[in-house]
Amino acid sequence: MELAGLVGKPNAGKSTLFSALTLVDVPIANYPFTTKSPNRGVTYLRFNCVCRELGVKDNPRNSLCVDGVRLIPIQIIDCPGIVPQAHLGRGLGLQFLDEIRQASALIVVADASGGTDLEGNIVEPGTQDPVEDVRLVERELDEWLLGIIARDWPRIARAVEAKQAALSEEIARVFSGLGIGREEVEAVISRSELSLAHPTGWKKEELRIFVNELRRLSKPIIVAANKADVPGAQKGVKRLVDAGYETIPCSAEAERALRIAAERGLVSYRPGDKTFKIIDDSRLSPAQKKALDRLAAFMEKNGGTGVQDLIDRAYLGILGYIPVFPVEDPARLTDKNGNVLPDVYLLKPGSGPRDLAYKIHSELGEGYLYAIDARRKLKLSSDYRLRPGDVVSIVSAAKRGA
Ligand SMILES: Nc1nc2c(ncn2[C@@H]2O[C@H](COP(=O)(O)OP(=O)(O)OP(=O)(O)O)[C@@H](O)[C@H]2O)c(=O)[nH]1
Ligand SMILES: [Mg+2]
Repeated sequence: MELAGLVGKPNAGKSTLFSALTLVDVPIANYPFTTKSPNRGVTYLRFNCVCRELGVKDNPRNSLCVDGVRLIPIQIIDCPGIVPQAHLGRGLGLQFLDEIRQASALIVVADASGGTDLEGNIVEPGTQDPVEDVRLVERELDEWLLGIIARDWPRIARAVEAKQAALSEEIARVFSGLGIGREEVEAVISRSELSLAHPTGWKKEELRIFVNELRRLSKPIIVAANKADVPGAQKGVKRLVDAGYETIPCSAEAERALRIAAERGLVSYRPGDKTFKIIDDSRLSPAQKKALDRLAAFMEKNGGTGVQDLIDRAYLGILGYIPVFPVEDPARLTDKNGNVLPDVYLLKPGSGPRDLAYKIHSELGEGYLYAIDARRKLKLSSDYRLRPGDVVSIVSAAKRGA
């Protein structure tokens, strides 16, 4: 399962967003360091299922299908707040980042309303620049990575210069728990002006530039411009966009309120909907009614709460992941037990059928022979790049099908 980490300064709304996404109850409060250790939960990415187009009734196993929308589970981790100098142990430090080493995306939660400072203290709305919220996290993440590599650097540099080790391999090894591969390391080195032959000569500043590049390549940042419901937050959103960040304005609080109200049967609302309907006016107190009216006005302006959008756009838009449906029987679109379109896998952009085979099972990948496009019943060429919604049957020496 893909993993997304929610990070950011204290009081930005990370736990509210987490709770909205997962409906897991966690402490939420308007003071810093409410969250002391990471919370884990599952949310769903939404993708138009291929079942309707193919005219079949599916039997999902690793995902859900609701009204023709495939819900693909994504693990979410809500982290404690990050304050300036957290890498030196300030606040709750950065130890907890170990929990999101494998994250495919980091969602930085910024307070677009500008109503909290970098320590998470409440200030006059509009006085804090949310761009600084994101810069803070970037700086601290880089210091964290720098700390990891700096420990081993003298040994690595000496071994490379003595021709006993390859630089990219050694660096990839240091970061292996972080999901940073050798290709990523090589891509960064080849773009840099650092001397491959003399790593002992790299200064700390050069290492810092290097880890910064590596982080941007391997842990892309998506900004949740939260508290977009607060009047004036649009200015903060614009600042984030102008600073070049992939920004999605949202209101975690609005989404959380709606999902809870929907669970209680007070409103009809599905995550991602542009608006909601009140089911029975008479069950609402005047205060609840007023709050819902305010919410409706915000959603109309924002095109929804932005929370489901955040997950969908992060994975399918910004990260460009490709949902693919593997099947064993390309004629009946089933697995070996007869389940129709049982699974959907998320593949990185540029992946081919062999990558899909490896993702399903390493044995299936090792024995990979060829793949069939189940829609057209044609063999796929070996350099085929998978596309969203592809239905693919893998033929492998290890085992036929998925
Ligand atoms: N107006 C508004 N307030 C929000 C929103 N999201 C969160 N809040 C409020 O912001 C405060 C902090 O929320 P939390 O979710 O606890 O923040 P956090 O980032 O997890 O904080 P720490 O765990 O201390 O790092 C609470 O008072 C929330 O009600 C939002 O979308 N809009
Ligand atoms: Mg929290």
